[in-house]
Parts: sequence; C-alpha cells; structure tokens
Amino acid sequence: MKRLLLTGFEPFLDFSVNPTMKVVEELDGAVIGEYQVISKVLPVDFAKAGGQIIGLIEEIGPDAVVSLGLAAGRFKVTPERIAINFKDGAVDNEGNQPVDEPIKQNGPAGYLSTLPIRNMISRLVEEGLPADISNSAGAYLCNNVMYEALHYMEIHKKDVPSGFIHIPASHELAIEHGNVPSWPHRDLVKGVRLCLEVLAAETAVIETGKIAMNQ
Ligand code: PCA
Repeated sequence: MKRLLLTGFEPFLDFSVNPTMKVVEELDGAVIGEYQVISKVLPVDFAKAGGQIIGLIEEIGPDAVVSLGLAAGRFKVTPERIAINFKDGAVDNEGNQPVDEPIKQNGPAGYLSTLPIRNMISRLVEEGLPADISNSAGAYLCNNVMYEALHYMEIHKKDVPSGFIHIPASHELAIEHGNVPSWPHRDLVKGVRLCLEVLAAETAVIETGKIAMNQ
C-alpha cells in the first residue's frame, strides 16, 4: 500500500486549538484509494518545522505529502498554488520572528504545488463545500513547510506529489476565539478527505497511463 504523509500544526498565536490537528488525527490510518494516511503534527517553530517535515519524509518515504494549516479568517478550503522563499510574519511559538529571510539561501523564488489543486476545488464545490485556489500561503510556518517539502522533492528528484491546503477555523475555535468564520469539524474532515480522494484518483490515472505506455 502507498503511503500518504498528512501533516497538521499545533496551536499558535491566540488560537487555542488548531483544527488541522484534529482533522489529521481523525484521518490517521484511513485508506483512500491506494494510499494509507500517516498523520503527524508539526510545531509552529521556524527553527524546527522544516527539519521535522524533511525528517518525516526521509523516515516514512511517502508517495504523496499533503500538509494542512489553519487560515483563520478564510471562508473556504484553499489549496495553495505556490510556496515562496521567504520567512516573515508573526512571532512563532518559540519567540522567533524572522523578517524577510530566505528559507534557502540561493533557493528558487518559489515552488508550485504538485497536487491536483484545480480538480480538488472542483470536487469540493461539486460536493457543496466552498473551495478556491489560494495564490498566497503567506510567509509564516505554512509556507515554510510547503517550500521545504517541495524543495526536498526537487533536489532529490523525487516524483512525489506535494503541497499545502489551508482550512478555515472550526466552530470549536470560533467559539473560543471570537470573530472568525468557521466550519463544522465534520465538514473540514470531509473537505480534506475529498482532496485526498482526488489526489488518489489522479495518481492512479497517471500510473495506468504509464503502464499503458510501457506495454
Ligand atoms: N497556520 C499557520 C501556521 C500554523 C497554521 O496552522 C500559517 O498559515 O502559516
């Protein structure tokens, strides 16, 4: 069975819960198409998150990597189009606050997601869940982890689909936090699962195509 590494993040800033943690915990072990989901939670720490996702990729050897992050204030599930070579933004959980720093010295300015993001959002909308492509993952930890994973795949010449999906706040977080648009937890899980189903269906089609070409 193929392995899909699914990551979420711990709580950060004044968000007392991170809905991505609960979503990845619920999907841990799920079988979606040919993939078995292996879920992990990453720290909101500029000094550690990049190293941790690379460590997980090396340890697990996943056939796909999907990372999730909370985008409090967004109304929709938003697969990200691009990660940029910058660290910037709010203070992290360890007190680091880089300003305009590159993630990788001399790294490319950006990496495009290698997930089927257009088909993911089409499928979510078909199923009645608001979704859109996002053209900016920011420059905080979510962008950082997306860039690190795509950079790793690039320099190691690995044909492993990788990318990032931001999700809105859950009702649980909205009640604790105050004014943020929110979704029920079960719809967040459904939205992420649908994205993974689209990924599984696409990679199966690509592989069938490769087998057909080799015959
Ligand atoms: N969201 C933050 C970091 C952790 C998370 O869940 C972000 O969008 O960068």
